[in-house]
Amino acid sequence: MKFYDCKMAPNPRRARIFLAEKGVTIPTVQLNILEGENLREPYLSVNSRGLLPTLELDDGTRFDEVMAICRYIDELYPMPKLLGRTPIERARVESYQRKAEFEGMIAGSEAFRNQHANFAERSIPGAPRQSVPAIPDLVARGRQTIDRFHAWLEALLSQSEYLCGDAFTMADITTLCAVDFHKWIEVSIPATNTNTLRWYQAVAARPSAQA
Ligand SMILES: N[C@@H](CCC(=O)N[C@@H](CS)C(=O)NCC(=O)O)C(=O)O
Repeated sequence: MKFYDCKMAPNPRRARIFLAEKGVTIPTVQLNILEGENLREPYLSVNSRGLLPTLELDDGTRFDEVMAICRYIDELYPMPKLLGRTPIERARVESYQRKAEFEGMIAGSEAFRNQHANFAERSIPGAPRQSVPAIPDLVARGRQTIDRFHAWLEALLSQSEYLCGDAFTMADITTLCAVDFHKWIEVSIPATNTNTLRWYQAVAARPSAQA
């Protein structure tokens, strides 16, 4: 297998942490998104959307989307369980990781890309051969969504150790990557959100968080 990665980018990091938790190492090709390496050949022949990460199998099959990659890896390496141990836990992991993706990752992307000079014509990820100009009003909307996400997270973590109960899961991974991504727009967990801060200390201290 081969993993197409961008070390600095938050979505590939979700997959890297998942792989690290599973103890799986895959040869990696690094691309520089800031320089637009993902939007030109040879990468567009690997992934015509220009998105990272992509997983390439030994028979040449390729797919993108972090969750597709994680589910495939989970089929090959079922332990430790990161996608839920019971039907209810699996539903919860799906629901919460998706929420973290939309209200954490995508809201962060909206706030970051619509204000950063490097992305003035690249305000959505990928979109090769197309100019997608920034819409500055979306910065405030992204930040507002993150505020709502923080409130939801604090209420959830006042009831449980991790997002989905007593086990670390993919929902924690996506949320950790979102919270760290928000530092790029100088947004942090509010100081009053003590449960979220306790959770953050624990998940950020896991060796996989260095991935
Ligand atoms: N939903 C996708 C999101 C992938 C994504 O947005 N990746 C970003 C890096 S964090 C990217 O490829 N950006 C390319 C660009 O900015 O041109 C997934 O889960 O893999």
